[in-house]
Amino acid sequence: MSSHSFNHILFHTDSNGIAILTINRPERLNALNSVLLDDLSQAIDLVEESDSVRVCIITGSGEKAFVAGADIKELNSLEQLSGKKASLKGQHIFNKIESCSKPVIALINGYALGGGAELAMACHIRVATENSAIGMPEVSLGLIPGYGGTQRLPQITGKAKAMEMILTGEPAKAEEAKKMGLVNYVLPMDEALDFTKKLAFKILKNGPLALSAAIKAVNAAFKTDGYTLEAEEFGKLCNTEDFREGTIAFLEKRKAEFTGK
Ligand code: CO8
Repeated sequence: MSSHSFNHILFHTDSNGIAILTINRPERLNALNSVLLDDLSQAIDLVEESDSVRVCIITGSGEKAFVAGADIKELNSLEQLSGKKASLKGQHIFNKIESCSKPVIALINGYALGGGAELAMACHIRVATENSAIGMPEVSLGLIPGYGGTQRLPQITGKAKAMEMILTGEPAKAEEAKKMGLVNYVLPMDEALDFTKKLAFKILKNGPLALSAAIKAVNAAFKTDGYTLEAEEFGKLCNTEDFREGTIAFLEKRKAEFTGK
C-alpha cells in the first residue's frame, strides 16, 4: 500500500496493484485547471513507471462530479496561440492515458462534461454511477472540445450520435450513455467502487505483457491525425467574440447571447 501527494489529486495504491487516482477539487466540481493537469500528467507517469501499479481507476472527489470540464475561469483568458497550446497540452496528457501500458478504468461519479468527458473517453473502460451525466457542452461556450473529444467520441459512439452530442451540447444521462456504448456499466453510487475494483481484479489475473500489447493493438485501430486540427480550430475560436461571451456568460451565471463574430 502506498500514497503519493499532489495538489489536486489523491493517489493511493493497494497491495493488489490497484491504484486509485481521485481528481480532488470538489469546490469547483473537480474542474481541470493547469495545476491539476500538471498533477494528472505526473500521476499518469507514476502509473506507467511504478512496478507496484498494475491497473488504475480514475474517479472524482465527492458524489456530484467526476470532472465538470476544463476550468472556465482559466479558459476565458485564452487567445488563439495560447488556446491551441493549451489544447495540445491536454491532448498530450490524455494521449498518455490512452496509450498507458496498464489498463485505466474511469469511474464516472456524476457530471463528466467537456474535458471531464474527454478524460473519461481517454480511459480504456468506463463505469458510471446512476446519477452521472456525460456530455460535451463546449458549443454553449462558443468553443469545441479541445482535449481529443472530437476524435474519441465518434470512435466510441459512431459519427451520428457524436455529432448530435457535440452540436447540441446536451449531456446523456448514465443509462442513455450506456445504450450508446459511451459507458460500459451503470451502477448505484454505493456499489460502483466495489464493482470497478472487481472489474480491475478480472483484468489483474491476466498477463501484464499481454494486457499492454492488447491496449497497443486496439489503439492502433483508431489512429487519426484529427487531433491537430481540433487544437487548431479550438485556438481560432479563442479569438472570437462568441467565445468571450460564452465563457463570461457562464461566470456571470446568465444565458450567452451569440452574434457569430
Ligand atoms: N470551470 C470552472 N468552475 C466551474 C466549472 C468549470 N468547468 N464547473 C463548475 N464550476 C464551479 C461553478 O462556477 C460554481 O462555482 P461558485 O460556487 O463559485 O458559483 C461551483 O463550481 C459549483 O457549480 P454550480 O453552482 O454551477 O453547480 P450546479 O449543480 O448548479 O451545476 C453543472 C453543475 C451543470 C456541472 C454546472 O456547474 C456547469 O454547467 N458547469 C460547466 C460545465 C461545462 O461547461 N464544462 C465544459 C467546460 S469547457 C471544456 O471542458 C473544454 C475542454 C477543452 C479545453 C481545451 C483547451 C484548454
